[in-house]
Amino acid sequence: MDFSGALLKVKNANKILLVSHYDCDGLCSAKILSDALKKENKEIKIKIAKEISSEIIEEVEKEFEEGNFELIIFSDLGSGYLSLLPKDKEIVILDHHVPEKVEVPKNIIQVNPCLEDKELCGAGVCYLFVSELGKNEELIDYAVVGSIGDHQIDICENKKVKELAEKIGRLKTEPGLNIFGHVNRPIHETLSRANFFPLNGHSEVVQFLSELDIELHHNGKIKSYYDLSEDEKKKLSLEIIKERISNNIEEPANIFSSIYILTNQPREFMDALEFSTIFNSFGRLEKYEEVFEMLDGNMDILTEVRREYGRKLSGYLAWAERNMKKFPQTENILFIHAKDKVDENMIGTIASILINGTIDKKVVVGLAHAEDGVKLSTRSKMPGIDLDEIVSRICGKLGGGGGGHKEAAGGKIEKGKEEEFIELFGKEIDG
Ligand SMILES: [Mn+2]
Repeated sequence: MDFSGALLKVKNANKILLVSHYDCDGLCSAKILSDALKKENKEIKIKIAKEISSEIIEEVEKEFEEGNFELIIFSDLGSGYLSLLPKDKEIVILDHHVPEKVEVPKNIIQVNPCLEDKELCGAGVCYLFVSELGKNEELIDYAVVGSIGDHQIDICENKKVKELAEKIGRLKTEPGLNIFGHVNRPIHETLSRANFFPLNGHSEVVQFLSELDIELHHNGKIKSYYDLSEDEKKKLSLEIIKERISNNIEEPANIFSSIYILTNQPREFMDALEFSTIFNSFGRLEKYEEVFEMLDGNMDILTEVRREYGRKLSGYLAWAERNMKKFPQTENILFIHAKDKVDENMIGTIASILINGTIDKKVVVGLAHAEDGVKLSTRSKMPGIDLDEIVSRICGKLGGGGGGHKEAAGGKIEKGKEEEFIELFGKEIDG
């Protein structure tokens, strides 16, 4: 990727407006750019956006003019909306979403790995950019977290960034159990949630661990997986596999995944996967200023936001459980038709939790009211289904758009077209 044009524009500007995406990758992109640009004595302001729309562009233009900015940098968004962006302002785009098929206007410098058929998350693009701008090695942590947030850490250029982070000693990749919360959650909780084999609640997990002679307490707290000794970790894996064999679970040894440890971060942020979900929860609650305050060391904010996020999430899940029978369903699909009962920012999380939980459907679709339409989130564990293609096609027909990946895709449609979506999508999946 050639950053020379972008570097020149940045060197020539003293006041820069950063506009970045609200998810983990976008927030990491903004963190990388703002830290690096501050080191260059640039005056910066960060604006976080869920998407680019003509309303957002109006807001950006207004802030640009009021703040006497000289340059706008769009990160982790922008490429898909080239024709919407202002024509009379200096613009740099550091993005990885598929660019709109128009000629790039003269006021815009766009750097995007898609143009070279490569994959690299937005934060990765920003990291490569700032490493040409100055000495910014420490910011590679956020490139790693951004790639985890976008589920692409081992794909293409992201993998190279990960290997570089390992080489310079900022990242340690270790094999471990496929659980969530390796570093900061109590081991009995992470294990209960992992569902490796049938255990009834926390107390049976605690019993299982004590039978293995694993000392659970340390300094008055229950240990996390990360706190266990190497021997204890080995013993634990082995016993889990044995239990899975005796429970006739298919592929009993399928319990491992990589743990990504950021060696220079405080304990709360050390597990890059946990860190990515922290970014996502701040984004979904629209705590955009707070996330940067937290990164600057205000840990009270983390505690508060975690509590608020947990409360909201369990409220929505309880609502979904209560209403499960009323939701439209087909042979393979559950439609969580939430209207205004679930925040549009969290409908995707609800769909993910339900599909990985106990329901017997292979596809879960969440529909929630948004300001300018209906937000859709789809999740699938049905082989041979390409949600990216199906969702983008159906949303296109219903006055919106969408896309994503084979197993997870999101989109938007016009209000009032929900029933039509449910019918078209159902026909597509059930045949
Ligand atoms: Mn991204």
